[in-house]
Amino acid sequence: MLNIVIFGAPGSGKGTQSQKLVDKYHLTHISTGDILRTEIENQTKLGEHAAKFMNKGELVPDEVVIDILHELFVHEPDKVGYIFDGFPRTLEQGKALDNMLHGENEKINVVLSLEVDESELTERLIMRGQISGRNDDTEDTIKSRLQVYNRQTAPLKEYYAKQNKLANINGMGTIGEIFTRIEKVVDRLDY
Ligand code: B4P
Repeated sequence: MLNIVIFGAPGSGKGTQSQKLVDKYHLTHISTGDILRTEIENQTKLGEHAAKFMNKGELVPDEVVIDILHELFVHEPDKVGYIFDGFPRTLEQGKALDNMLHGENEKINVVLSLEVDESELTERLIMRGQISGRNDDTEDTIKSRLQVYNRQTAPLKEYYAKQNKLANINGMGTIGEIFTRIEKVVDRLDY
């Protein structure tokens, strides 16, 4: 299997590049952000709980997202692999993902870390908020999401660097230019 983690600050283009990876490599896409938003839309108990955190720009508690992941990951021989988008976001989640894959004799092949300047991130998210009306794309919430990223999520880079799995990708430029950089990394993988 080819298992990829796509990693980066809010607005770094994880969702955008994941879609291109799915199209080219036929991977199964797991976006915890999309799943949580669907739960909110459907007004489920889980959605109501998650919204309390997401609307403030905070992370949803680890146990909630780890449970979601366990439900979604299915090890099937005909699956090409997975793209984990927006998961893991904490060290705890990273360890849970490794344990789950290990139990299936699988592993993460590469972690693509999209590197984008903070001013560009803020601009992209404000623009997305105006278009999509996403509740968490407001100026105050964006600020706290960036702080949460730097404090809770960025330390995961060291975790994956120690495993020799981290690939830093310049996430500035056009969507196509960034995807070309990603393809170069993925096409070199042995899987
Ligand atoms: P996510 O849904 O993961 O969203 P994101 O980090 O804000 O955005 P992403 O990086 O996917 O950006 P996109 O491609 O859309 O998370 C939302 C929230 O859910 C979190 O804050 C958290 O509360 C909760 N959550 C999710 N997973 C969790 C977990 N594991 N644990 C706990 N909580 C969790 O790109 C952004 C915008 O930029 C788009 O409008 C796009 O069109 C534009 N764009 C993309 N690439 C561009 C480029 N190259 N140039 C110009 N614009 C570009």
